Amino acid sequence: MNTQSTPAWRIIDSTLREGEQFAKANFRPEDKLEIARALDAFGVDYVEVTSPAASPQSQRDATRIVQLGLHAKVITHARCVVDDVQAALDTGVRGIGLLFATSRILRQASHGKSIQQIIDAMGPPIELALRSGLEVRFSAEDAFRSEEADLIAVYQAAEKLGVHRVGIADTVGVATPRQVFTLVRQVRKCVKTDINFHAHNDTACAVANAFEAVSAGATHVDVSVLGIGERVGITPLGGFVARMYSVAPQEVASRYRLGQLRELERIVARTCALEVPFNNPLTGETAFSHKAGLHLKAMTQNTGSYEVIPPEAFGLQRKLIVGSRLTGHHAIAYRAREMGLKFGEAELKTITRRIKEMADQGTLSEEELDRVLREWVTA
Ligand code: HCA
Ligand code: CU
Repeated sequence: MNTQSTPAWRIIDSTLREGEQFAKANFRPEDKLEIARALDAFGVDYVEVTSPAASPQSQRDATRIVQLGLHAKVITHARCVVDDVQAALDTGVRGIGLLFATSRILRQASHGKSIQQIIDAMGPPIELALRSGLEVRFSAEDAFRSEEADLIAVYQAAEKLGVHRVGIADTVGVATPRQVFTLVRQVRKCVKTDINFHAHNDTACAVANAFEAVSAGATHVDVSVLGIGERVGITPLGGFVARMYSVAPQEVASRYRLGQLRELERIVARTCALEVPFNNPLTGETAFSHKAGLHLKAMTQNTGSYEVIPPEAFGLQRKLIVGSRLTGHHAIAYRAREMGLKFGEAELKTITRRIKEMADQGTLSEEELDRVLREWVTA
C-alpha cells in the first residue's frame, strides 16, 4: 500500500466505551470529560461512549459528553434492542453501533438466537435508530469464528434496512492479518455500505489487522488510547497512527494533531493508574533512543537511517545514547562536537576505549560521559 492507494479511512476512538471495559478503567465523570476533550484536541473523527442503557451514570455521562459540543461525532454502542436505542436517543448522540454475535459459540452462550432470528430481531432497533436520524453501524460480534455465509447474510440484511456501515469485529483477537484482508475484501464485494473494523489484541495482531482491514477497503477503524479494552484490549490509537503515518505521512499529519498524542496517552494512563509502556510506539520512553555504535554513526549522518517516523512530527525528541559499551568513535566525536570539543582520530579511539571500559563497570550517565570528554581536554 502506498500513499496514492490509501482509501479514505476514519478513526473511531472507543476509549470511553471499549476502554471502559478495561479491567483497570473506572472513569469518573470528570475523567470522561477530560478524555473526550483530549481526544477532540487530537482530532479523532468519532468518540464512542458506553451505552446509556448500561447504568444511570452512563446515561448522564453520555449526555454531558454530547453537550461538550466536540468537533468529533459522539456515538454510542448498544445491544440491538429498541430500549437501548431509545436510551441512546435521549442523550443526543449522533450515531449508534448495534451488534449481535454471529459465531455458534457466542450465539449459544450469549443470546441463543439462530441467524434467521438475528435477522428478524435486527429490524425494529435499526429502523428506530435510522428514523431518528442516527448514523447506524451494525456489527457482527466474533466475526472471525462465524460462518462466512452467515456474516454476509446478516450484513446484507443490515444493508437492506439502510445502515451506514457494517462492523466486522475480531472480538477474541484470533484473526491473522491475511484472514482480515480476505474477509474485508469479501464483505466489500457483497455490500455497498461503509465497513468498520474492530480488532482485539489477544494474539498481538491488532495494529497489523487494522492496517490490513484498511488496505482491503475498511472505511472506519476502532481504536482506543493505549489500546485499553477487554482483556489486553484493542488496536491502540498510537500504534495505528504510527502504522498509517509510515505509509501516508501528509494525510495523517494534516488530519490529526499529532503533537497531542503524548498528552492524550498520559491522561488515559493517569486515569487508569498506569504508566505508558516503555516500548510504546512513538511515545514510549525509548521510542527514539539509539544505542549501538553502528546505529549512532549512521544516525549522526542521516536521521532517517534508523527512524521511519521523525519524532518531531509528534512533538517528540530523539536520544542518542553515546556512553555505553556498545558505543563507537563516531558517536563520541559527535557528542564532543556538540560540546564544542575537537579530538584527533587516534585520540578519539583512545577515548572510546576508555569510555567502553568505564561502561563495562556499570552504567555511564550523560553527565559522566561529558565529564570524561571535558577532562580529557584539560588533562
Ligand atoms: C464486545 C463487543 C465488541 C463490539 C465491536 C463492534 C467486540 O465484545 O464487548 O461493535 O464492532 O469486540 O465484539 O467490542
Ligand atoms: Cu471489542
